[in-house]
Amino acid sequence: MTTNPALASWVEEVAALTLPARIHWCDGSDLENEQLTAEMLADGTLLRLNEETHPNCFLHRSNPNDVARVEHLTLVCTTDQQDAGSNNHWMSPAEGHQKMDALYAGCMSGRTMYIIPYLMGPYGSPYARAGVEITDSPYVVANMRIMARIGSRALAHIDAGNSFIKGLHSIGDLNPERRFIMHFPEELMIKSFGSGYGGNALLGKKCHALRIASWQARTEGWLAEHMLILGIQNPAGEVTYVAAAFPSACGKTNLAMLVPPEAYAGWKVWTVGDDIAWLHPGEDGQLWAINPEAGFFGVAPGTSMKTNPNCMQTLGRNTIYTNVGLTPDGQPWWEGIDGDKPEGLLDWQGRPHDSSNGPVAHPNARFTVTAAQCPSYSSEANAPSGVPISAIIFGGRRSTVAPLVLESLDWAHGVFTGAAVASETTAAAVGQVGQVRRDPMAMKPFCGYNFGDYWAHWLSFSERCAELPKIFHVNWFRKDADGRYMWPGYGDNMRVLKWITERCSGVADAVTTPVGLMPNRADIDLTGLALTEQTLDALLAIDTEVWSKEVDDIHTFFEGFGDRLPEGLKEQVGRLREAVRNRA
Ligand code: SAT
Ligand code: MN
Repeated sequence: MTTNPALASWVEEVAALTLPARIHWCDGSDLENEQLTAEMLADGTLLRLNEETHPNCFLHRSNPNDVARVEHLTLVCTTDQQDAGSNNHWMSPAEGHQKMDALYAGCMSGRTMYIIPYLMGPYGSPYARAGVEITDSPYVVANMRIMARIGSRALAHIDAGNSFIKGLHSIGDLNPERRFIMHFPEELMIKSFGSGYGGNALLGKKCHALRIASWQARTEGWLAEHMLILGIQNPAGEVTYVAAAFPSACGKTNLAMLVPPEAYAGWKVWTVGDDIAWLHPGEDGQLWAINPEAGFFGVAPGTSMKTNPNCMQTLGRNTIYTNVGLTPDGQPWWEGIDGDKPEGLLDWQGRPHDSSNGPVAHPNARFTVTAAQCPSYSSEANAPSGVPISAIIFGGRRSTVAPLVLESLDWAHGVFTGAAVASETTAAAVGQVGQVRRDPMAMKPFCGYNFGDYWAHWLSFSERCAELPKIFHVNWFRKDADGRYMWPGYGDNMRVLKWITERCSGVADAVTTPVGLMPNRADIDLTGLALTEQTLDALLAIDTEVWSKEVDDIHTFFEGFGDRLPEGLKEQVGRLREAVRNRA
């Protein structure tokens, strides 16, 4: 129960609409979690995994039609359609509410309505924000318990009179025809119906911490971004903090937990977050970042001791796995995991594996695990003021065009570089995989307002911070003429991170190119890596013909934002076009 009148009346209203059989206020305790888990084991929502190899771990198989975010069914409802922008699907708030409330009518009858008070951000942080998710899914409660700080302490924060985001969620009948994720930023409200999948249902994550928070951040002078946060420690023990934005399923979790190659003795990476960063101008003129989340909701396929040893050590206890395969002795299994493929696997739908039915694990199979279990979890991850950011990295998955790394010339050029990010689509969202699309700042699916206004807000930071981070762009995914990745990636990305930190401290060299500052061949330390000079040259190559098409493409994309496109970005298009032409 609550002493906050706004929360009490909203709960009453929702109960009157959804007609639940029972109402449960989540306190976040172990006892509560045990009871919920027992119920989910009893009704088959969860399967217990091998207790010896995977203590307190569970498998959830979702409805096969409900395995990823649904961008075409995700809407931003603002009074003026222009405020949502052409980057969002839009509906008027009145119509949105009407549509959703019709779906919610009586939808919880016979079910329990769970009320989850939660906090995004460390306890005691001035930047932490509260929310309350009302849901009829115990799986959502169990996942929110790992991903956010839920229960009594969050409720106390709300009861103390602090504002909170209202998020209403029902799995409904999981009918894709009756599935919508709607955002009402002007009312700080989220309504989600018909999906139990992570980004559609764990409302603290993308819906609150990105879509609604980005809207709030704009009005309040900060940034809510789709970024991992990591600390890079050099052999002298100095730590440089970096925030990096990549689209979903492009390796944010792997980069956040990177283990440097052997030749990099004395270097170490600390994990602060793997998906979302809230960035605030500090009194010292630097940009400070907190991770609003408390757990990782990462992609399982491809995760192994080779690609991400820290992650493998994080998993394996107290973990919820969703849509992975199952070995005969009750262990989770996915494509790319260590070891040989065992006989007798069940696939993610619980069927005996048959490759004509597709992969064992769904390509977007996920794990949910608390960040505290991560061996590289930073001691600063819960610091109330966050960590000071020296560099921002943007990146996409591009087999051509974008070089391994470049540094922007200044803040405005960096904002342009972020705004122009393009990436091949992945299984994290429903739709065709491998299509190149513009994904500015990796926020295409998550920016809660017009991209034109968003870029103007980004540009405005040159007046908000005296000591802005340097901005970089990386591409780990460039391919050769035979379609093979040219860069080894994973731990070897450290080689690029080292150059980045050394650019920040002023010790590394760079050359000016039409697209930005780039390392000389000798500036990337390849010790211990069998990579030919020709390959490195190819990774750093700028093809002016390709880039002149790229500029046209960026220009066309920007034009779609009409008069909301800031002058500052138009100037950048002109500058790049000129620079590429002069080089050609
Ligand atoms: O949207 S989720 O949070 O489920 C995962 C992602 O796409 O980044
Ligand atoms: Mn993400």
